[in-house]
Amino acid sequence: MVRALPSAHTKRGDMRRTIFLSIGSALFAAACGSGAPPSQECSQLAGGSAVAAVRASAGTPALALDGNLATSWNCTSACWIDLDLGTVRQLDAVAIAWAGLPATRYQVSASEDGVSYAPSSAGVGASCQRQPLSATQGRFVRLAIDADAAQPGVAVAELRVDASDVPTAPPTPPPSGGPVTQPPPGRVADAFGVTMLYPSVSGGESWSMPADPRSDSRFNPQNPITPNADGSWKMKNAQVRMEVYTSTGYDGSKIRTYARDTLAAQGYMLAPNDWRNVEITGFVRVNSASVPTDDVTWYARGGRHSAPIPCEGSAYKGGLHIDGRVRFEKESWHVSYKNASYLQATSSLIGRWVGFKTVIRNVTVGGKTAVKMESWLNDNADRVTWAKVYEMTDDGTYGGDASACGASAPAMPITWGGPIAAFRWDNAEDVDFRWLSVREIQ
Ligand SMILES: [Ca+2]
Repeated sequence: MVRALPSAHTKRGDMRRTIFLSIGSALFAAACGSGAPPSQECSQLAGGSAVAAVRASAGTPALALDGNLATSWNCTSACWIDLDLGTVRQLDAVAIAWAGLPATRYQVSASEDGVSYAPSSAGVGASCQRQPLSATQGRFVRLAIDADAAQPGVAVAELRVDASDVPTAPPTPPPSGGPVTQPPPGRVADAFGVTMLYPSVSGGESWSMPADPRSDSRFNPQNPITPNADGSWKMKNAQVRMEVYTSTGYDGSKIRTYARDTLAAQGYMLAPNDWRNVEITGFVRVNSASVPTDDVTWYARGGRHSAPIPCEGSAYKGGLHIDGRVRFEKESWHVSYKNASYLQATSSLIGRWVGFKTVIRNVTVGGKTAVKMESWLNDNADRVTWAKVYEMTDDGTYGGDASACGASAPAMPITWGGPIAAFRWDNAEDVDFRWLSVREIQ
């Protein structure tokens, strides 16, 4: 397999290529539905948007789209390759599988007309990578390598773009000077004084953060937390997954199947009282973040998200980015994402309290079970003034790769409950939090 690749590389390059191909082969087998889900490292390359055409300044660009890691688009001097998505789309990321040594640096730009290009991102090559793009729309995505970085020759085995539909009209306009949606009259507050948007299920699962969450068997912050003087708590970690369990608790070994059609039929993953139709509430103050485009995310509809058991990691994830953007993500399994488009909901979160809610609940669309997702923001953290800042429904036509976990329909909605609801963030190294809750709602 290695011998079939371009040979203009050093021994170091060959070693890296061998490692990559062993991962990549499993990846593309899985992408074709004939094997276990791919490893975490390269799984971002399994998806990608449909490409209508491809062109390049040199070489054979189609070889970067043929699904074969043993073939590649090659160049030895300044060069570019363009993916034409056929229509203007919201561009989220490019995924690049370099064959052999990656380019030492590269640029990604986007264009609506294939003539005028605007820079979107730049990076340093790594053998298998996903390069996020700044909030960009475009039809053409160009990967360019300058002459110095192309020496002694670079090769791209596979290139993909993650894109989503451009929103024609925002579901709800972001607040400008005040909230656009007030909770309906008659709603009541929870034990923290935080307005509950949807009524709880009588006798249903419900969890509120206790005064000292360190001794709560249903709350697993997984990292040390410390109390603040004002009653809030501090987390200082670059990778945070604070898990909340139902009253049943979490024991992954008791999950009997991850087969998607079975989960959809029985309605849960671990137990009938898994978190399913939920309102997840949390307040945060991000004091510092090394990656201000990253997000805090409240999510549910699966178990633990880990590489060894990819199919346990299903979720809908409501994200509030530290730069004020919001969106939802559908994670068919860990890690296979479909990302919705961003909306700008507020200004930077740094140094101030905000409240954020993720609401996930099943609805019926066209006689079939669909999933409605909402994000709500309490921008001034008064606990009462909530505005809906995002809304979407997954009716079974919204992306996804559930076939890798045995589904008969790849885009099937995640209609089942899961044993874990979670408060997640990465690359925000000092965050205070309070008033967390998860409730099963009507
Ligand atoms: Ca190829």
